[in-house]
Amino acid sequence: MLRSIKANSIPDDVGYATIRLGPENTERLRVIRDLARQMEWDVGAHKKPHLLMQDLDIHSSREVRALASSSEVVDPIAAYLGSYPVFQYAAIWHSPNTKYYAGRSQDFHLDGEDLRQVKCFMPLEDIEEENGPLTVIRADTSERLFDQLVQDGTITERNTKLDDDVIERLVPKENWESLTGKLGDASFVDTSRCYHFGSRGTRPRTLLQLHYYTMAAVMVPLFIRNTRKYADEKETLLFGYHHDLFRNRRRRYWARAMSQRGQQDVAA
Ligand SMILES: O=C(O)CCC(=O)C(=O)O
Repeated sequence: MLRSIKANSIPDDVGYATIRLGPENTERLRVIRDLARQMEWDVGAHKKPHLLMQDLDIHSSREVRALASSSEVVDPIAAYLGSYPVFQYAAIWHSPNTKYYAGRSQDFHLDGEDLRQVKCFMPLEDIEEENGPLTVIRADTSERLFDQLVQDGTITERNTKLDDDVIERLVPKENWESLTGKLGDASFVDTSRCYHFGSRGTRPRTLLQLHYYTMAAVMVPLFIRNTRKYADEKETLLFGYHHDLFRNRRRRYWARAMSQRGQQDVAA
């Protein structure tokens, strides 16, 4: 295992970093942790059985909004992305870690939303090896790995899930880093540039996930504008182009797709 890289910036060649948040943000996380402790997780009600996600609404949670727009969180992301980020969503993630599903995000992959993005992983309960931490390969090594896999015909898409032995042949395990941590830690990871997997533990893992894009990300809509008023310019930039409508549209689309699928199952 590599030593965790502690810094207040995300080095470009590494593509990830863990920082220790200050008392204000740690207190906000404590409030969110208490909320998470009250949640009941029903595996059957979620899209991914190995990774249950509960969206948090930034408009109704002061703590989440304050944390997600704090300089401590946004500044390293902006510096890394080279532009003020667009906030995508906040969610509590809960991994039961009871089962391994091949070909899902429990296997190594790159995310495909953009060429660069940042996800923040903030433990709400201690994350040790047995809690199936996010495990990452630094960006420069991942880029060489990706090129090699494309050249030898192993993959044709960024997002292809890969078995450990395929990766291990090219990148020994000593170069995989597990992002363990505790309340108050924040791991910033460019999951588009760093090969990663998670939720492969023996005990549950619960964390807060904050997700940031650049304006160029394919998921950011060009024309749908959020007309909500925000506290200041910074919040407007961060959340203003955040597409409540767009997300609702996606939810509606998903609900419709699921209900159509249900009707087909009934008809079959
Ligand atoms: O932490 C996990 O379980 C996997 C996360 C992942 O693959 C992702 O965020 O893209």
